[in-house]
Amino acid sequence: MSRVFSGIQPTGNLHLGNYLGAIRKWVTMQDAHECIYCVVDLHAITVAQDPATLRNGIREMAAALIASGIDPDRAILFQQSQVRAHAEIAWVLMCTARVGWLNRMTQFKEKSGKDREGASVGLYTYPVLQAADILAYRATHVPVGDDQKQHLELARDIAAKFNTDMGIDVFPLPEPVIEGPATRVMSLRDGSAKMSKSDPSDAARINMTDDADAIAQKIKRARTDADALPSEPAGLAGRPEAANLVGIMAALSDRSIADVLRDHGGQGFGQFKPALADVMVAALAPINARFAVLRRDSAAIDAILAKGAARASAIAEPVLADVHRAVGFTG
Ligand code: AQP
Repeated sequence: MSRVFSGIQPTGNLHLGNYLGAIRKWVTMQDAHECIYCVVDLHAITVAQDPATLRNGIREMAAALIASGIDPDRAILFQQSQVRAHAEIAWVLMCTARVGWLNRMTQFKEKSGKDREGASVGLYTYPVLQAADILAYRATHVPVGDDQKQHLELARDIAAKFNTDMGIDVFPLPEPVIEGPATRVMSLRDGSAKMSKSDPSDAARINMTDDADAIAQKIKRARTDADALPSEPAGLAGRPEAANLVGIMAALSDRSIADVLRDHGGQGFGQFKPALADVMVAALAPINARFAVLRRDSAAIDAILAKGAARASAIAEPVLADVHRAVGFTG
C-alpha cells in the first residue's frame, strides 16, 4: 500500500513555486493514495519567528492548502508540533544520522550564509526532523520540489542505517516524487535563483494571494532576454529566464514544454507574457477567492487541524512504539 507524506512551513505566503512544485501534486495524489499533509511549525522555528505571526501563519497556511484543493476529509491535514512522534523520533534519528552527512546539506549552507556559527542547531539538524516526519508514518512517497531532493536522499540513508543498526526493518525507504515541467520554479528577477518566500523582493515571486493586476505587472517586469521564443525545447538551453516562464506556462496549462513552444515559438516576450499572465490569473483567481473566505473562519481551521492531528497521531503512535522497542527503551 502506498502512503504519501509531505509538509510545508507556515512562514509567509504560499507562492507559485510551492504550488507548482508541491501542492498541486498533493491535490492530485489525494485521489489515489492515503495522504498526510503537515504544516511544519517545528521546522519554522529553526529561524527566528514572532509567536503571534507564527500562530497566524499556521492557520493561514492551512486555509491556503484547503483553498488550493486539499480536502481535509480525505487527506489528513495537521500541525506538526501537535503530534509528539515527530520530535521524539527525530531525537532517536539524530543518534543515527552522522555529522558528516549533515555537513553535506546544501540548504543549511545556503540558509546559514556567512553566519554559520550563529545559526541555530535546529537549522543544522532540520533534515533529520524532516526524515522523522516522513518515517513516523512509514510514508512510501514524498511529493516535493526539486530543492528537497538532497534531504529526501538523506531520509532514505537514515532509514536504511536505522534498520541495519537495529537489525529490524522498522522503516520503508521513502521515494521522492519530483516530476513535471515546474519542479523548480525560478525567481522572476533572477533565473539562477529559486522562487522563494524569503526573497526580499516581492517582484521576484507570484504569491497565491496576488490579484490580477499584481500578476500582470510582475510578469510584465519579469527579467527575460531579447530573443524570440524557440520552437523546440533545445532552444531554451542557456536561457534560464525564458525556460522558467515557458515551464510555468506548461505546468499551469497542463501541457508539455514542447507543446507550449509549438504554440508560442517565434513570439517575442511582448506577446508571450500577456498570454502567460492570463493563464496564471485564470488558475489562481479561484484559489484566491476560496482563501479569502476560509481565512476568516479561524475556529473552523482550528477544528480541522485538531481532527487531523488526532488522525495523524493514531498512525504515528504505533510507529513510535516500534522505534522504542527497536532501540531497547521498551520490551
Ligand atoms: N521555487 C520552487 N519551485 C518548486 N518547488 C518549490 N518549493 C519551494 N520553493 C519551490 C517546494 O514547496 C514545498 C514547501 O517547501 P517549504 O515549506 O520548505 O518551503 P520553503 O522552503 O519555506 O519555501 P521557500 O519559498 O523555498 O522558503 P525559503 O525562502 O524559506 O527557502 C517543498 O516541497 C518545496 O520543495
